[in-house]
Amino acid sequence: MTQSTNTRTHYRACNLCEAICGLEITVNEHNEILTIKGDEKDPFSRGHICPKAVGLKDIYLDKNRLKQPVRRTETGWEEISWDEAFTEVTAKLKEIQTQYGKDSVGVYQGNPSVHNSGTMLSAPAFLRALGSKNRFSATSADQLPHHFAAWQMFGHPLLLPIPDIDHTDFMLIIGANPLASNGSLMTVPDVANRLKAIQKRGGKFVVIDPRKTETAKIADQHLFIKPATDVFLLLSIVHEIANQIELSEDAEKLKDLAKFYSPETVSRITGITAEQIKKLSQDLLNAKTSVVYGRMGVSVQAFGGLCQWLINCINILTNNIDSVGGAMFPQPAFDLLGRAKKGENYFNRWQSAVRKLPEFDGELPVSAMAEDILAGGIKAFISICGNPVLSTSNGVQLDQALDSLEYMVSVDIYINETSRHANIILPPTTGLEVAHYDVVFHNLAVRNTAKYSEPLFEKDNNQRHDWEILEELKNRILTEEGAVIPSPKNPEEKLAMAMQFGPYGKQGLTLQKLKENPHGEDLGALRPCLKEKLITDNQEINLKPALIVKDLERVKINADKLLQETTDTDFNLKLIGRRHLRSNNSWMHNAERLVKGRDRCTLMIHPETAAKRGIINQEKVQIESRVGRVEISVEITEDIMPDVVSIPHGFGHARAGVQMDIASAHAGVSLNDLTDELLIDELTGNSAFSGVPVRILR
Ligand SMILES: Nc1nc2c(c(=O)[nH]1)N[C@H]1C(S)=C(S)[C@@H](COP(=O)(O)OP(=O)(O)OC[C@H]3O[C@@H](n4cnc5c(=O)[nH]c(N)nc54)[C@H](O)[C@@H]3O)O[C@H]1N2
Ligand SMILES: Nc1nc2c(c(=O)[nH]1)N[C@H]1C(S)=C(S)[C@@H](COP(=O)(O)OP(=O)(O)OC[C@H]3O[C@@H](n4cnc5c(=O)[nH]c(N)nc54)[C@H](O)[C@@H]3O)O[C@H]1N2
Ligand code: SF4
Ligand SMILES: [Mo]
Repeated sequence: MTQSTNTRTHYRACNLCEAICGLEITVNEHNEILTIKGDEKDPFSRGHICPKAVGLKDIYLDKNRLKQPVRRTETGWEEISWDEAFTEVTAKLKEIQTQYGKDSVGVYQGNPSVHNSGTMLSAPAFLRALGSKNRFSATSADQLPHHFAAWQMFGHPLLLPIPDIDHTDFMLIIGANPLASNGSLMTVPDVANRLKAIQKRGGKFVVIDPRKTETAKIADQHLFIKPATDVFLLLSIVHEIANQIELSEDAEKLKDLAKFYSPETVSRITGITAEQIKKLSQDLLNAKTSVVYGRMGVSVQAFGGLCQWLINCINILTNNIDSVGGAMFPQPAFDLLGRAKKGENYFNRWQSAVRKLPEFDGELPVSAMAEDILAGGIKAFISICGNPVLSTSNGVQLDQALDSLEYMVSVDIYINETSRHANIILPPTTGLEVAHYDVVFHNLAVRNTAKYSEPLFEKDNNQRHDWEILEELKNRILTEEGAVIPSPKNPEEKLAMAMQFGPYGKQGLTLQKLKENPHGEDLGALRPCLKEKLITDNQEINLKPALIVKDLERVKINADKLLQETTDTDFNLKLIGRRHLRSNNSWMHNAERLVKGRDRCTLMIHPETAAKRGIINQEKVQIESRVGRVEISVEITEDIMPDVVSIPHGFGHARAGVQMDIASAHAGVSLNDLTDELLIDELTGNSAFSGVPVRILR
């Protein structure tokens, strides 16, 4: 931190999304924030920020943000001391576990967990102490198919290929909108300029999406695709490419598996013409370097696992895996794969109670959470950094489930749609009060960098960091069990160790060095390294894993159905979600400057689809799915495909008892009051949010 007479300048990483942009924040002598700008000296983000960065100030000052534990009573919430809160929570959790067994306490961890180094480094020990198999997280409402494919093909769920956007000549973006999301499973600050740079060096990028998104609008080409039909498109690209190159024995079998899916056949299913598919395949094959990147849109659908596998297969077939300009593997200073072991099974070691859905990497699919609570196996529940009532399928069912619990505790900064059900809320520090090293997202970045941020503001004596809350809960649980508590290491000590013994330790990278350079250290462009990273049994990429190949049977059945083109359903529209630059999942709507302006929670619909139903712009309509109904204002736009409608994810703040004044004044409706917990990717258990069948009632 540099000091001038009255103001000081603080440099840190923004931890709101995966882009980890460098911030330059000026603060006056009264600790008031004067400005938040992009840090020009950050070697990775180069001065870029988005409008959410200033939201960090609003969160810091938010009057609705909790600073002290609160307990729900008949007459409202009362503040209680930390000691009282910890004592009650531990006693209740232990009591319930003693009576009903360890698995009777369910846990859900939400997205901000992975944006907080303290939580990342402390949660595992807490979860071990709790010892419940009923663990859930946002992973199975998001990127689980990526982990599944990575495990099956490369040997570890975290061995995720990242597009080398800074060097590629041709990029195919499927089901991602980085201009709004700022990139995901691709940490890529300043993504718009990085995409434009592809064009400037003579390359191209193409977007495939049922909506003409912000990203699609600056692309060289955009192709509409019918929701949840990407698996067919990808199979036909494999089919095309495999027909044109010399194949290894393994790839020959891959070609066989894709045999049925010619561009002509799948064009009827996907809405993309055979010519367009052939041209795409040619471009991927003929470009000097190319990379296919698929994110949320192809992950949260019925064939999410297969889509991510096929994307990897295409990058492998075109010789663009682990090579410059293709899909590459980062070498972060804190390597999450450091202790990875060969031959580990991550899948289906236990199942959910009602539907018997498979566990993955210690977690059950979140779409089973509400039904398993309602079935009685989960009596108490802990939500940590999560708002599953708005963020997981069938939110109304989850509301009912959380209401039925014997006990619930939330570790959260707000009384929101989920935490309002808690008996006690334990509120941590957040954002500017927290030290940060991005344990997760440097592992997924398009460039190797490392950066440590000190807190801007010291916490009050009475506040607790997330990691301190988890540590305290863990210690109290273990003490009750009579276990010996190992001497604690704080996150900073753990980080220092990881740096010292990590891949750059020998080159002199230490935590101290990072502290002395708050702009961050540049560790260079991505380099080929898969040979040393692969941890499959035979040290080779597994191109056709048995579990995945088996799932192709499901695709064939689906293809036959789709090719028969039965339109017998009442629910004849397909619902998809969307993200907005000024939103962050469900929880940043309490900042006036991020929500002001026109209503963003609208139903996007194509003019033809609207006209057929006599619907006019801004009209309020009821939209219904198998599980629920919401009322929403219509936005007619050619940016969406006919027969597809879109509602943004993360709204719906009108639920009773939510104490977020600004968010409630811009409440909107929840997309997940329409999404269906029965719609999943049957291979991985991931939620399928894309293409939910809905109808409009007037
Ligand atoms: N239909 C549909 N559903 C979706 C999606 C979609 O695109 N469509 N997206 C999915 C995706 S990708 C994700 S990641 C999930 C997100 O699902 P969740 O993680 O469950 O939802 P968030 O809205 O991110 O909720 C974050 C919670 O953390 C709290 N919080 C914020 N900062 C802190 C902090 O520092 N400490 C603590 N302890 N709490 C904090 C917030 O108040 C909020 O309650 O939603 C998924 N759900
Ligand atoms: N501003 C902002 N940034 C965010 C977030 C946020 O809420 N707001 N959330 C963060 C999180 S947790 C995540 S995981 C990332 C997500 O990052 P992205 O994956 O880039 O996010 P989305 O904008 O949801 O992009 C998904 C795209 O898939 C399209 N799509 C939907 N269904 C289909 C389909 O069937 N096929 C194809 N091909 N496309 C489809 C949608 O129209 C959408 O454009 O964003 C992160 N960044
Ligand atoms: S893009 Fe993400 S990391 Fe960068 S300023 Fe915006 S929210 Fe923060
Ligand atoms: Mo996410």
